[in-house]
Amino acid sequence: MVDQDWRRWVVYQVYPRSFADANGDGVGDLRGILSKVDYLSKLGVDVVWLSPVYRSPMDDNGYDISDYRDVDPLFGTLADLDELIAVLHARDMKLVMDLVVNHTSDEHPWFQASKSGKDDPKRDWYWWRDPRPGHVGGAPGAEPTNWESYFSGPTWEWDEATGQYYLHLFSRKQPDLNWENRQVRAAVYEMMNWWLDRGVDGFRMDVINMISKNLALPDVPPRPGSPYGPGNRHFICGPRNHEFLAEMHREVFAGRERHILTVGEMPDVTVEDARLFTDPERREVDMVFQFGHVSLDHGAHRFDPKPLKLSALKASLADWQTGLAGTGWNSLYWGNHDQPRAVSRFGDDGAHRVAAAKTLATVLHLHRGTPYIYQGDELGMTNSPFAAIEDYRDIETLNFHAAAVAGGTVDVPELLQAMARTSRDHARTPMQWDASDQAGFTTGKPWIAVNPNHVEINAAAQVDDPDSVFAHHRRLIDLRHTDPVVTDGSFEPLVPEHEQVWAFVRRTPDAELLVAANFGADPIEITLPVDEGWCRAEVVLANLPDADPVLPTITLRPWESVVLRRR
Ligand code: TEU
Repeated sequence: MVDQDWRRWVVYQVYPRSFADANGDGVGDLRGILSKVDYLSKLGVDVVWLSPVYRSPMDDNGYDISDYRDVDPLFGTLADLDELIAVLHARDMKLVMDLVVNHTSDEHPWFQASKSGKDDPKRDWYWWRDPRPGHVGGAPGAEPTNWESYFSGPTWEWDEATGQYYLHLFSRKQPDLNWENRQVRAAVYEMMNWWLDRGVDGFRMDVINMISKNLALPDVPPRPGSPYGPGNRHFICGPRNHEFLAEMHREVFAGRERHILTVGEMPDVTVEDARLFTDPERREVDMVFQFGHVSLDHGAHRFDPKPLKLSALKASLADWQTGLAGTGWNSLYWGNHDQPRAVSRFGDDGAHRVAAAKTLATVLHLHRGTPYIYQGDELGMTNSPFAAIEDYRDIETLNFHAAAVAGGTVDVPELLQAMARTSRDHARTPMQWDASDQAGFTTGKPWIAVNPNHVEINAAAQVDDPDSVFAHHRRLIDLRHTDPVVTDGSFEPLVPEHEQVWAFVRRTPDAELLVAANFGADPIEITLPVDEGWCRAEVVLANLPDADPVLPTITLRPWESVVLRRR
């Protein structure tokens, strides 16, 4: 029987650059994180997922790695990281590192060697191709495929010195590794084992469903008005993806004494494929980050926002509950360093912000799967009032804006309004520790502006307040740790079509939990399709005082949520 106890864990994501700055340079660092372990311990999380702290030119804030076995001086030293591992372990917490191995930095020695010449032994460690036949290298249209980068422009960069292009699905400073090359895979596995031997407890694997590509490298239909188009159909969950992850499991995770937590970040993954990736008997990964619910409000792209219906959001999560029932396993998240703030996007960041932040957390944590808390969401942190392009730092946002201005076809003020809703930078403003000048994040000038609302939204105001968003998260984590229905229960949606109420039942042979939540600013009365026996259920968690829910006809106040339990 495969050890499943990890399914009771709750994960907290730290984006190190924005978490806590100990040396006053305006950028978060490892010693800053060390100074906040008491905070994490008080919250009650089991695992800390640390976004990259490796050496990096920081073109994509560390998701462009130039040395997998060293800490960038911006964040501290290997000794600091060793200390963090030891301190977390002493508190019975685990550390999961971010593993970015679909690509490296162009400043990584592997790429520097590969780029040095066609005959270099590492040439084939990356994707090098000749110009399109009949085209002059470096000229528009000469790229080997017409795929567009996630960060705008083509996915191929011309190298005059060797007369070939190299592939980069993201920035030109993030060349894709060639996983078809056995030496590449061996070098990655060796590095992973080196970290596990150092005490790391797992990996969040960046775009790990992009490592197997369609070797024919075909073109795709271009976007209207562009020579390029999304190539994802030719590199998402490619033909050898399962094979590579099963090989990784054999070479790295099998035989380890402790459970190594693995979560694969998989944009565009289907639930059918996720069921295969997360089947314990296949020994690939524990769970995946899927993108269904965080793409619903995207039109053609992230900066083309469209309205989101609650019924669509509920259906998206429910489909994954159904699809991964039994042997599969879900990740559960509203936010991370790539997403705008949850309470602004899915909740209410105005008059009902506190109630909405708690309700979002209740609904998420009571689904079946592993909950991920993104730093600051446990406080109900909101999007920032970004107004000008100068307010942003994110390569995706800046590149998109530059291309739009250059293209001359986009209404730039309208684009800035969209960016003010959906830019990744909303998640990257400094953690709000207190109401002081820079929210207690730094004594220097922060690399990105602190949200002005830190004066009322901050940890100091919440950690000892039993009615705070922080305290509510702690109660949710405690419920998961103490009530097996939260981890093991089946999932049954109620009133799936309702556009204001989110309700569902979790069930084991021994007990049932019912969640009812009002996703609106108006009170609502609703009769849920449940039996009269629920009228005697116990309220195990509520987000508003004096909760007195009656079932099956329940009245919920604005953004009110309740969790009831019966045997
Ligand atoms: O993100 C991959 C991914 O999901 C992209 O779609 C990303 O969300 C981007 O916003 C495009 O919309 C992972 C990391 O989480 C992200 O921070 C990195 O920039 C990216 O990979 C490249 O490493």
